[in-house]
Amino acid sequence: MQSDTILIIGAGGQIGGELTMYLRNIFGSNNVIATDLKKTSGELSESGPFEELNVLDKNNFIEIVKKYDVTQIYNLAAMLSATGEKFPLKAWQLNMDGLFNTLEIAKDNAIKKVYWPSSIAAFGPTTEKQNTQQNTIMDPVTIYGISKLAGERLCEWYFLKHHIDVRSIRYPGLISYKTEPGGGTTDYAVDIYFKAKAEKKYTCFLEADTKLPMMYMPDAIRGTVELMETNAAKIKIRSSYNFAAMSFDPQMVAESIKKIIPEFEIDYKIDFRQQIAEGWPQSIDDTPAKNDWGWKPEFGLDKMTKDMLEHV
Ligand code: AKB
Repeated sequence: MQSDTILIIGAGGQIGGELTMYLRNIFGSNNVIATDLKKTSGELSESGPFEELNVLDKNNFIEIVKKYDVTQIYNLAAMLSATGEKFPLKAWQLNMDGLFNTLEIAKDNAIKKVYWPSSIAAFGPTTEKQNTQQNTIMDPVTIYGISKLAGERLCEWYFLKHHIDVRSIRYPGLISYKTEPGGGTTDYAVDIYFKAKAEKKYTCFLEADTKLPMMYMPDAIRGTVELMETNAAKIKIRSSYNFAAMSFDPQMVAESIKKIIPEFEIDYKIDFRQQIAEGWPQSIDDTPAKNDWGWKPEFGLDKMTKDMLEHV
């Protein structure tokens, strides 16, 4: 049987870089095609095929799909919540047209599976804050969140109407030491570790008690691939799965860091991201992900802090 060829769009991003290397390890380097706007030197372009691709350039997208006989697409190209509020039209275009192109190309080129990330940003201010359910009120008030909610509906529509095997996860804030995030509201939870190590202090743009759902990147990558490798019959949700590991606020991360770097200090200078964070859930109920495809996180806050501080 011929093995799958996987196309990663946005391979240079926070999720894309680690996911590409993880998939190359499992499926072989030549079977995972990394793409991003610009080719960069380093392990992504040196360990396997790399192509320049703007997800909005449909013709080039189709050419690459045909050139490599692509059978699976992971579209990770997106503008996140904070940057999206500054450039709403660009965010809408990238997030929505990029997804449309992906799903149309999947339909016309017999792509076997599509992955697209949603986010806790698809919920909104009147969604219940604790243990947010899979099916609940969704009233996002950021352009990013609105694009994620619309994208979820689009994914389900292509599944129902065109039988595209599309799968998705609502990511919480993701923390990693390999690639820095760009333009999100949860970015503080990455920056704080870099600053703790380098300067032993951090000025946070969210209030001390702003609790949000978070996850360490190794869990997020493993969970994503587990979802994609699950038998299609078990995938009951074709919009996007709730996905959880831990919830914390800046004060709690600071305390966790102090257990390893006692002299670490945090202070606060609040900006517009506070309002975005206040519109999101504080904790997520991911029972369907657990039941349907066996999701189980491995990292809690202190275990993640130890690993982050060893690596940053
Ligand atoms: C952001 O902060 O915008 C992202 C997200 C939660 O989707 N990290």
